[in-house]
Amino acid sequence: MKILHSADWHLGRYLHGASLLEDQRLILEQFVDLARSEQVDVVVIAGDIYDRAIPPSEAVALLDSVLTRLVVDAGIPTIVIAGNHDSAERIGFGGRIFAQRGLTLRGTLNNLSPVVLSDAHGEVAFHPLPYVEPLFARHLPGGEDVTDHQSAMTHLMSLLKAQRVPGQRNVLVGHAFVTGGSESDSERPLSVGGSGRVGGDSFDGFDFVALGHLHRPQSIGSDRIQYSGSLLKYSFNEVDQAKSVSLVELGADAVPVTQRVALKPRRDLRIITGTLDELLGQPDAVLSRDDYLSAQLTDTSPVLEPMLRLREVYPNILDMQLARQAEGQVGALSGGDHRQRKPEDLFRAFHLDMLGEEISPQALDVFNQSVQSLAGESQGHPS
Ligand SMILES: [Mn+2]
Repeated sequence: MKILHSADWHLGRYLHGASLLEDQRLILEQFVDLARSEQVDVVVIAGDIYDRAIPPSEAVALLDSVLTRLVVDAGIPTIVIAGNHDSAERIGFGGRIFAQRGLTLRGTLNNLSPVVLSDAHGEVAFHPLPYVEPLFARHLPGGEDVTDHQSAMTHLMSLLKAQRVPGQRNVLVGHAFVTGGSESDSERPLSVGGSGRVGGDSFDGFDFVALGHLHRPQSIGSDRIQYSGSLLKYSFNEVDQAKSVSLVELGADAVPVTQRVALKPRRDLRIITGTLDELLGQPDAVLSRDDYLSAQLTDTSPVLEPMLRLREVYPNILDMQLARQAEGQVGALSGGDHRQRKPEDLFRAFHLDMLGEEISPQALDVFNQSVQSLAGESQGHPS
């Protein structure tokens, strides 16, 4: 059984104000091409289909187009579950109708029945499990003891395992934070305060667990439990992550063999570092100017309108930071109500923000003399 596993598409996402829809459209064309050329038996998309519960209409149109090409044009069975960013009801809309065409859409926990596919080695049962909100798991039969994510998952697993049929291989499709996984900045925490994590041993009894939620492609323990990772880099803390989709072969022995395939994004997401002059003077050959960039400026003297000037060279720059700001030297003196503070204190804070160092007593004297002479002038010219 050849499975193409992806997750965390976050269709309709914006990054620092820039719409990523065109980037998503282009990479999903490659995704559909890969599904066709590899002649996969099934496509699995493990949640966070959209970036928000009510996605922009263009994102809905994009998903419609991608699923049509996979299911209708290429005839590939496709399984989609809701993630924590999605609206369960909206993802599951029409699920019973579409199931007849080979498209499985599961949003709520109302239908936990497996999707059974066959290959030369027999049957494989796919168990689609949308993101589990503990409150909803509590309302399932026997769920009275559910209090948190772990007990919710334990309960759901007992329900799903009871559906297994001897002789079938079993694949779980889920959206969860498994202990031991490494996080990125673009994931929304599953639980505020408490732990949203579940132990990998929750999934004992499944031959392969195809997960969404964590945006870094990774396996937990072994390739039996794995995250495909997100479709694209969705935060600047993911610049070093090689994003990919997973081709998983589940043979007669039911041991998954994984190949991670990197798709080519329209634009990379990168951090560039240097002084303003260095970054403006880079020769074309060194860089892709069109990438989505965050500039880390190392200048120690003040720079004028750096973002404006950088944008002339890097049209898709999204973010800029002064390196010393990143080091957290800013703000120590600048908090509080500025109206309660003396000009001298405000200027000290400004100096520290701009230059990363305390103003010298001599310079402060000059500043104070200027303030006094200005105050004297304004007194001499009543309005
Ligand atoms: Mn996600």
